[in-house]
Amino acid sequence: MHRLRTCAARLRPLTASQTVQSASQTRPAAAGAPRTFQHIRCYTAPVAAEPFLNGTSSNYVEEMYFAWLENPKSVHKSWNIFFRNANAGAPPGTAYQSPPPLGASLSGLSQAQALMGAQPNVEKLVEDHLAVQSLIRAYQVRGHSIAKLDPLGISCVNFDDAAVTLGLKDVDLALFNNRLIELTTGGFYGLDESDLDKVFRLPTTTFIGGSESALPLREIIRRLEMAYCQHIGVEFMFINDLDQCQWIRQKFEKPGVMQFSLEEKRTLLARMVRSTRFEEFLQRKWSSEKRFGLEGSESLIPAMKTIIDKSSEAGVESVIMGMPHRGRLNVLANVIRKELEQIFCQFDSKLEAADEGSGDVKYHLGMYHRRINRVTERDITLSLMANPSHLEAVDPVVQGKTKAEQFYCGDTEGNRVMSLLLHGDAAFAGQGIVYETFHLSDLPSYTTHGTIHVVVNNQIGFTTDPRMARSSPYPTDVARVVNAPIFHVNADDPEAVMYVCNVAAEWRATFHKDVVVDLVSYRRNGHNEMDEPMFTQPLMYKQIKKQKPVLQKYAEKLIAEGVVTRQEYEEEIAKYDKICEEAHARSKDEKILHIKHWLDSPWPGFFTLDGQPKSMSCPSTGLTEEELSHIGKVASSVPVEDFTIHGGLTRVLKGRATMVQNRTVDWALGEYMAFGSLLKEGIHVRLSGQDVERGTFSHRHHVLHDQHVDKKICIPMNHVAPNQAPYTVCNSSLSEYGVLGFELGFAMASPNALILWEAQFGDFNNTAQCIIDQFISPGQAKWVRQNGIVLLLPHGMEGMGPEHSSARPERFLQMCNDDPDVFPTIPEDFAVHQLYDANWIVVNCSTPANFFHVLRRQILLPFRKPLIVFTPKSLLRLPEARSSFDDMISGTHFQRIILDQGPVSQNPSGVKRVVFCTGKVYYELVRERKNRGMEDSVAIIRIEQLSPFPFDLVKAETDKYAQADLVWCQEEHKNQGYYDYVKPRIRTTIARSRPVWYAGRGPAAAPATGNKKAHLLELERFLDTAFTLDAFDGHS
Ligand SMILES: Cc1ncc(C[n+]2csc(CCOP(=O)(O)OP(=O)(O)O)c2C)c(N)n1
Ligand SMILES: [Mg+2]
Repeated sequence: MHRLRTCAARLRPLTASQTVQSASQTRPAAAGAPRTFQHIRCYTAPVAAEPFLNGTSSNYVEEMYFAWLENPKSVHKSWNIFFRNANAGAPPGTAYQSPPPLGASLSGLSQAQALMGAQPNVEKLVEDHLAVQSLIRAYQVRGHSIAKLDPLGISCVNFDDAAVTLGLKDVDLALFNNRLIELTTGGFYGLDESDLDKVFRLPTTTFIGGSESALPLREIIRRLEMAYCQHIGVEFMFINDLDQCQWIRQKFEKPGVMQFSLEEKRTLLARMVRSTRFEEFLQRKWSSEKRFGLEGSESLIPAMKTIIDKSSEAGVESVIMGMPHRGRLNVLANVIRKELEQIFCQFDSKLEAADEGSGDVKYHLGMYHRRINRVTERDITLSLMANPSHLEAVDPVVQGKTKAEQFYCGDTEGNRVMSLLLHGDAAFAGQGIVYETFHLSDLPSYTTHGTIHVVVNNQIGFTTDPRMARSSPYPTDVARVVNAPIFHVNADDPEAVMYVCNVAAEWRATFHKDVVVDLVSYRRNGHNEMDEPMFTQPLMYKQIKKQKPVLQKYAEKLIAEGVVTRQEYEEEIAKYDKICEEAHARSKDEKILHIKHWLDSPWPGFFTLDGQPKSMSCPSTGLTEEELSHIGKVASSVPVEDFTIHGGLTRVLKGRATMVQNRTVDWALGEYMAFGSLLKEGIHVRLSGQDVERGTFSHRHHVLHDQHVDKKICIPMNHVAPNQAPYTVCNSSLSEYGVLGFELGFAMASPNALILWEAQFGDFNNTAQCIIDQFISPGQAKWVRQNGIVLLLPHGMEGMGPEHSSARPERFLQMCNDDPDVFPTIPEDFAVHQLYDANWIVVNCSTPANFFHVLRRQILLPFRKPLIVFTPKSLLRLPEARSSFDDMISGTHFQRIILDQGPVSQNPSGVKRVVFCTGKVYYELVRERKNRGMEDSVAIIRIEQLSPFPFDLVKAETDKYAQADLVWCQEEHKNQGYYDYVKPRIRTTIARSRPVWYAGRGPAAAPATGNKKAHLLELERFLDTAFTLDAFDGHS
């Protein structure tokens, strides 16, 4: 609902800058020349000084100029002389010469040229042609803004104005005549009524002529009105590719493009019947249940089906979909074809849940279905991703899964797998994740080669109308940033909807770029079936009440056209109603809901047939000595010829080689060993995030760059073994929400891949909070779907200030599902059982070897869980923080806790204190203990796997040091870090027999101080507390 503007004003001539800008974007290059604006500007004379050259005329002149460049005879002599003079450097104002008299050689000219030539005044002739050209262009650029897109006819109404007439006067002829009057008397183009019957030559940038190259002005306007101002509004002139613009013009301008066979119309009607009657059925049976009905936007169903049919025709075998609440049940029933009884039974409040976990409401569940496409007779797999309530959050997840499916089936151009995203108008405009996802669409490691977006634009979001919901004219403007064409369509015209959906699918198949269909519709009821919309949108809803349902309108049209009889139509309705009734009867037999049956990403072969892990053990994650040294060698080499790396990097690689010789690894090498060995075992590894290729801390260097040749790179990790799996390492866009969502989706496609997302610094994970809170932590509980994604979150208090310090372990730990108050029973393979029951795994490794093991364990486990790793910064280069091959060879495994193997372990009864800690602070504690000579009296134990908590191992240690007091030491502030998680669990372990004291920074609002001195002082203080044996005397 935007402010009222006069229609013709929107078609006023473009300004000079608009014209120049779009000309630069769309003009073809002369033969052999690069397509840049520079070429157009190669006149040596300052042509802008010519009196007849202005913003309005320049695109016409350019048209002439290009024609002249190709063949000087193809333009009028006057232009030939002008361009020759201009190119020869004629001073301003002198390049133009009056043309030689016309008339002598008329025989070779077309009829139109003859007509033009018959006019005495060449200047007027040029001006009129310029005007017509501008007019055509104005329709192409702005026609959409006066198209009849809104079924309610209120989109250009200002409700603040006193008298408003709702509804478009649907008299095409009158509208057309009005437009002619407005255009010719508005003085916009210098054309008047007398010009309407003059014939004008059509530029090459329009297809309205069909086989004609010239048309009378009246017909030009009529055809432009037909192409751009009916029920379809096309926004595309911002696209900076001429071929793409021409392709779209041709699709919408060619006379008679929108024609359908009788069969197509009947199918369309049948689809409208299903879509409409499904909602009506639910309304009849469960009138007070929330279902977020599709009423008012029913043509969404044929829209999606058309896209799927057309894409299947082009070779697509798998469509991965993401969508919000609106019409979701309808999509499940009529697009994916989920059995109706499975949908209906969910309305039964007595239905029991069969699976563990929370489950989810019916309009969030996902689905996966393979079937034959009835139109193309080809197999097609349709999956709808489960999603949370958080609108648009699923967008990047869908893209990631699509990318993965493309990757695993070698579909490098997106010909076989595609994504289809649905959006609400308010969410599409309002949610930043939409923008982040669009910006992934053309990045080599993230592109899915074109997504079709369909916006269910019901012109309202809950109770907020667009005047308050966005600052852009359309909800779809965000798509313009990636040059995606936008097809607005009046959803009350199902044929127009079907047409644009066909074009959208063809667009994707042709250009492999995103495209948006904006389904302009309305919402017949409130936001959900319980809401009263008249509270907040009284005028809009008065109009909606008058609105005839689209099915009824379309059926009447087809009956009038003789495409179907009324009886056939009624039979179609009865047939579908019967299907619903029968399914409803069957649904009563469904007593149990199996969320498993709503899985969007099954992993066939990974589990047993009833979805259980094939074993409950994890083999050793170690490697043979030979494997370790082989991968170490690859990591220290440049495995290609003629490749010059940076001198500094040569030193890094040499350092690695020395480490390998000494049988040690640092953090980067430990990671290399894990990735390299998995690749060798056929496991795809994908590491994504900001600057991950080099590594934020310049420690990784997985991509080597030739110092002399641009874009010449080498990825040694892809040279580990002849038949290895491919390694993907990719610097991402500067996004967390979008990229983490993407990787999560990627990890859904296959259990046989290690997918890692690294935050630049751990604290940046909070801009991806929604993915963490809504998908990663509860994903399995809500949707019985496992995921093995790994989050690498650099973390550590290193005097760098409040930012860049904390990855916020407290938040991850707070979301862990293990019980702090119950000491578990410890079966054999407790460690694996515990992992199986966990919602995710949280670790803070203090050694490269343990990091290596935990990464390999991700894949060697018989199930998948998300893994959160707090990774170090200063430890990356700390000599003490290196590991020996001995800790990584066959038979070794991940250590959930690392015991103190120093003097304390020889004489546990002499130990006065046990300090439990995790991560980097261990090294500070060890240094301090040494300085104080307390190696006999204080044991330091590292808890490497924080969650699930290693109750069994901690118990062994507390039993061993039965006389010692227990301290938890952390460098984080008291209300942050691990303390609140660890303390109750240690207390449970020791049956609350001893206190667990705290040594660390005090509570604080910010994660760290910005003052280096204060930082060191704090460190000194808490280390002092940790080693002062009477520090807690008198405390209770
Ligand atoms: C991120 C987020 N914020 C707020 C909400 C609450 N909410 C649910 S539906 C809705 C309105 C959505 O409007 P629109 O996108 O136009 O979809 P429609 O319901 O009109 O189909 C809102 C605000 C939500 N689900 N997600
Ligand atoms: Mg809406």
